[in-house]
Amino acid sequence: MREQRVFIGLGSNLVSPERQVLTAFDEIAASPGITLRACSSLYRTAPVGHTDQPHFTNAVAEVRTSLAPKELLEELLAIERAHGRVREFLNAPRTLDLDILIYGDLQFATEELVVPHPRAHLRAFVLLPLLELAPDAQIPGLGAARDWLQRARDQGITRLGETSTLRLALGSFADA
Ligand code: PH2
Ligand code: MG
Ligand code: MG
Repeated sequence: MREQRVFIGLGSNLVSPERQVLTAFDEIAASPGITLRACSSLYRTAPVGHTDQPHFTNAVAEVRTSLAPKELLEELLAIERAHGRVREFLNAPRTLDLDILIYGDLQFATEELVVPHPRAHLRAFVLLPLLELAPDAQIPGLGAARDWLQRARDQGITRLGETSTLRLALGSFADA
């Protein structure tokens, strides 16, 4: 398969969320068949859906891959498992969630995977980091991500900082 431009959403709200997201970027970069192109800043975001849970740290990665969507999903699920992710109930707190947001211009739905992610266009915690990496991003079938952000702007989201800055900050306070 031809190499595709793919955006992956990262989210964590358990056990040092910022560290979980930063290490996940490294693990995505180290995954066979995936090239990491860019990492968004990290954002602190209010929980959407099941609101009685801790705030999240969210980010987006831009990658290139020739893996088919299902193969890519398997790689991402393996990384989630390595972070000790346990699926207790839908939208439960999690150490790490990795979602395929956009896969080239593909649109499809199977029982396991829906692409683009069915709620990506409704969530500021996806749209803001996505637009940071790709200001002209189009969500296949749904149009410009920028237009959707207008409708999600009341969702609580704060930029924590760039990944390089946060790596330094967290590194220097390791186990303090
Ligand atoms: N993920 C969810 C449900 N709600 N809320 C925030 N802020 N961030 C998330 O990553 C998130 C969520 C389901 O995957
Ligand atoms: Mg998710
Ligand atoms: Mg998920």
